[in-house]
Amino acid sequence: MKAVLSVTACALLLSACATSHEVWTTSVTSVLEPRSGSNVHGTVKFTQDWYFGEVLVTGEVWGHARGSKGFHIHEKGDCSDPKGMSTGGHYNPGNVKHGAPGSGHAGDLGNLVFDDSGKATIKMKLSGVSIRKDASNTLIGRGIIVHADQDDLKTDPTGNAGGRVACGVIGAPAGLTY
Ligand SMILES: [Cu+2]
Ligand SMILES: [Zn+2]
Repeated sequence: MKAVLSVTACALLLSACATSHEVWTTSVTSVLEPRSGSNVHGTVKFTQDWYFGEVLVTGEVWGHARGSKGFHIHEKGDCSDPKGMSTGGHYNPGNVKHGAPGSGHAGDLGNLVFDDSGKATIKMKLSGVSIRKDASNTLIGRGIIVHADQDDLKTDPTGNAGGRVACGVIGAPAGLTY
């Protein structure tokens, strides 16, 4: 299956494919907008490595208070609610309990750490999820939430992370039709 996906990604990228597996990637970037009266905003980029199957998450978020703040992928890519509630609960295709990244919900990305200037830098790797639209574990069409408080990585189902202060939608990557 991996090999098939790699070949498909390669066909899309044509010229770049001769050099190394590093070009077998597809990315989608989401914009985080403030919710719940906050000023928290940013961008989050998801890059799938079709060779290794991992999804690299990178980005920057600004405008939050210093400290660790919950960061999740929620079930629905719907940020219409002013408090971000329309994104539903944590993305949980495995039907498991909330926890730390890698052991809880697929959407449990733990905490972002904001510095004195209110900025957090995101860099994490996810396994067990995909940005292929039709995958059973797809991230496409999900929501991204930054919370007001720290995720304790154990309280089910929310991590007790408080309100939802920024919201984004993970859209389909341009040109990726599978
Ligand atoms: Cu959340
Ligand atoms: Zn969770």
